[in-house]
Amino acid sequence: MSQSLVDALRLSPLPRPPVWIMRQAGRYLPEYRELRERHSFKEAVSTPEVAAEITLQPIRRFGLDGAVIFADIMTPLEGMGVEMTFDPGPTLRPYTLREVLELPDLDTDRVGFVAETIRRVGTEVPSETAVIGFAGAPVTLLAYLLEGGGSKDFFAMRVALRADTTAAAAALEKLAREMRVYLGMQVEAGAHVVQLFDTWAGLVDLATFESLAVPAARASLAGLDAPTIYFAPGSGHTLELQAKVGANGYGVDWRTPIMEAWARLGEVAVQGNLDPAVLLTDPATIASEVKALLNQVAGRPGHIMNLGHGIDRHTPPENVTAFVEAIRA
Ligand code: 1CP
Repeated sequence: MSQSLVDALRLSPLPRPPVWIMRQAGRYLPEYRELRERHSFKEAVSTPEVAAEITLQPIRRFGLDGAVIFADIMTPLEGMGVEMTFDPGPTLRPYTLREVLELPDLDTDRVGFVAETIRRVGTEVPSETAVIGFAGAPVTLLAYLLEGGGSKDFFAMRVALRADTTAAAAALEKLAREMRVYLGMQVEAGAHVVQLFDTWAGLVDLATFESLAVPAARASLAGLDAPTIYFAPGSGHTLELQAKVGANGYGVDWRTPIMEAWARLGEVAVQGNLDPAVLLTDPATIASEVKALLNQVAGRPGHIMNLGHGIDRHTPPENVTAFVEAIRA
């Protein structure tokens, strides 16, 4: 049995687009908040039974076409000896470029819980639901490593890419190599699709995006035995260059009209691009926005319904039901 998400990434014509939602397993769900009362974020991620349960919560509630594994983009760095806490975002001591270069290779045994979560989810989801693995892209991981946590503008990363380009390129290559290993582990464990999150790559200028972000993202995904998605929100200026990452599909945020983005990306699958704010409105508005998006796409093969970025934690779950029903109607 094939999964419609896989079929869409292969550009097969489908009766309706597959649908999943970035950050679908998380804080807007009361059953997630209830489980998190008993387990810290890290404990939940590293306990396959709990991580699999959280992954399955939105599948049970909404019957989505993809089940994204509950973990974090920072999780594999813990398998490279990087210590961090989550409150709620990742917090760590700021690393220098040199320290990033000297990090040990990923020890996949130390993140074997992610593979185990994938195996468990694989036995429990309906056969037509795709299991989605993921990793952070090198530029985005480097941003958190150099900054020591979240930031609005990640100046430490932007300074490093300009001031110390050779060392930065080497650090990105290293992160790419380790993320390729980490994604390979996930595919081997049964992930049907993998997504690379490059949340902060849109902060860099076009030339840096082309010379550093693209090769690092490309190397992270090269030769994987599963269809791939690359997602760099806030990166409308880079769409033509993103195509060089070589993914099967691309996530598009809500700032660029979907068909304009598609024309600039080329013959690939496109995922998105409903504004997450739409899910904070009401079922009638949601239905009309979904209809407008589907009308623009007009059944072009390779469309995957999703939001333009993660679902907001204040989203009423009933609005997600309305979103999914509008697509299936
Ligand atoms: O319960 C909590 O308090 C934890 C909140 C939370 C959750 C639910 C964090 C901390 N991470 C996650 C899970 C997560 N993160 C998933 C799996 C679940 C799903 O998608 O359903 C995924 C794919 C991510 C990916 C992720 N983590 C990204 C890329 C996606 C994006 O939104 O652009 C990023 C940038 C992170 C870092 C991170 N982890 C957590 C937070 C709050 C953040 C953002 C921190 C910041 O920059 O300030």
